Amino acid sequence: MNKNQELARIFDRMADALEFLGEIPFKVVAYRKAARVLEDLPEDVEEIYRKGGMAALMRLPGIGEGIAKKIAQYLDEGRIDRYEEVMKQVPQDLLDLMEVQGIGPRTLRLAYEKLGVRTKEDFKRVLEDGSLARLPGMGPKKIENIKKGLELYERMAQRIPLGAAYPLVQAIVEALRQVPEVLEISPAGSFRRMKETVGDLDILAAARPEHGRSIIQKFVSLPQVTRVLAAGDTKGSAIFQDRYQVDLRVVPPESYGAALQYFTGSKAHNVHLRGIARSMGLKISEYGVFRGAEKIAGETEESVYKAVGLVWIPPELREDRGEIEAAQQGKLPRLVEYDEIRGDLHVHSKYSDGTATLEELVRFGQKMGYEYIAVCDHSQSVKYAHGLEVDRLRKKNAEIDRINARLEGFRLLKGTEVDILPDGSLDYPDEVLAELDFVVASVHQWRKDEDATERILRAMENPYVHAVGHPTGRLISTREGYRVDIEALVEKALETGTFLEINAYYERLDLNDVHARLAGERGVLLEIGTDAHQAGQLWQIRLGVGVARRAWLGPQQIVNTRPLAELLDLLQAKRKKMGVS
Ligand code: DGT
Ligand code: CA
Ligand code: CA
Ligand code: ZN
Repeated sequence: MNKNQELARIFDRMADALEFLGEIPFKVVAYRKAARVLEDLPEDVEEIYRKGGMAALMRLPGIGEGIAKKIAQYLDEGRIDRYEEVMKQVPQDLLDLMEVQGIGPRTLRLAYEKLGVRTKEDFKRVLEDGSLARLPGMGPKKIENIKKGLELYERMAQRIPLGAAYPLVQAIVEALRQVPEVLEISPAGSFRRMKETVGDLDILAAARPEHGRSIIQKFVSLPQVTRVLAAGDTKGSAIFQDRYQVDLRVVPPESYGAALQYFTGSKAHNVHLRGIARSMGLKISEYGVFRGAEKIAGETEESVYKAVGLVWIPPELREDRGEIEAAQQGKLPRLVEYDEIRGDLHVHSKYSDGTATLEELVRFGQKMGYEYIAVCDHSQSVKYAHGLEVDRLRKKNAEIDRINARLEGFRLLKGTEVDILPDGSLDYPDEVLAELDFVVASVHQWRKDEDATERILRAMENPYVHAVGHPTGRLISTREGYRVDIEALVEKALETGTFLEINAYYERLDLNDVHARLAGERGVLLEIGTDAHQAGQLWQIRLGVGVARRAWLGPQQIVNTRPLAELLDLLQAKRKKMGVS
């Protein structure tokens, strides 16, 4: 948050608290008004104060002397006496609850006075046991609203897997790109950095200031909007599909690059960058790069980085994990590009638990611009997923041969996702695995607290196993996975020539960025597979490439950037090395 946003939030909470305490309405209204003004203010309030003092603050619309003094104290000392005093009088939990749609300061005041509610738990209890409903002014409709609001609030408190929000954000950006007044538009924040989970979603657009309001009106009127949180001249905020909070900011084109850089984050990256700027006598803000009052950059992100002596840094690297030092030394890696993937190495079909026929996979694969797809259905002991017994696997292989015979420039690879059994043996005999083009081996069932390392290491020693599928077994929002020693897998991968998978399924992203980076640094090759169970999930390969980029990986480290012939050679390499072909 910049100072404008920080102050807006403080005044909003102040208004909530004062309303709760029964303060006279015009004071409450004054704080709310000040919060809106600060939020929509195109200039930096700190700049205004530094240049023009109290008088300049008081020239802002809706800011009187009392509030101007508080702003000044905050900018000078980082605190506001009156705010601290008021906050002491209201329980923290109740202040948080005021942010819930349907729960206002007056409801909370009532619950506080008549029912002794002090905490979130108290509030939930009086809501459930009917005592809140019996208070004056609390009709069944209002209670229903509060329940809905609370449910939404709790859902929103969780972070969202990137892939769950991905199609929505793309749709919003595409819709707004069609608006003629929108000169530039891009996702920002953690979404643009391809972080595996996102809190809220940030979008940034460039437009002439006079068009801000109408663009934001279009944004909050999009069909997926279920609740509008704010809609001003420079910023709009709304809940989409009852779940996703999306913020749109509109900035003038001359500061678009600076704003994009700022709002892409991460915070740690920006703090580091600002430090470098300071040591050069410069100041970076969301409005531009400044030497004193002179603006020296800001129209593009490149110009911002250049002003501090750096080349442009890809958003996926901006976590302050060494990317700034690398840029200073001219050692930024050449990252794998989203369109460099030539095929998907982990796709399920109708033969096991997928929905697509082999023909559909060919069609969709070609539409993705691919040269190949490895059809890796489950093996026989995975009964719940309709795993293939050997005869069905062979029948499928024969069908793949028939389809491939007709194809030009595209090939289905005969694959399997063979189960790694509890003792580390595999779910098909070697002679069956030998008939396949591509074998990914995965653990799907494990005992509570099991350490699966030994099991997986043993599977990697099998000459027919090309890759370890979703190596940690974690699911982003629901499951931790089994215990596994990634370092040991990395060592074994090097020793045996086995790939590790970046499973791109949106709930998995396994290996994650940190583990994939470790593997890549040690010289392990990785494979990206979507684990798609429907043809409509093949797009998720982008999420896997995002992980690879966040892991600093280049095209040479990802086996499915290679053309088919090269890939097939590579797949023979381990078998040759182990003396089985
Ligand atoms: P999220 O939403 O939790 O997944 O994470 P972000 O990274 O999207 O963070 P968000 O939405 O709070 O803010 C978007 C970007 O704006 C953030 O990545 C960097 C920038 N930003 C926000 N607040 C601050 C701040 O206090 N200082 C700095 N330097 N940058 C900030
Ligand atoms: Ca965000
Ligand atoms: Ca945000
Ligand atoms: Zn699997």
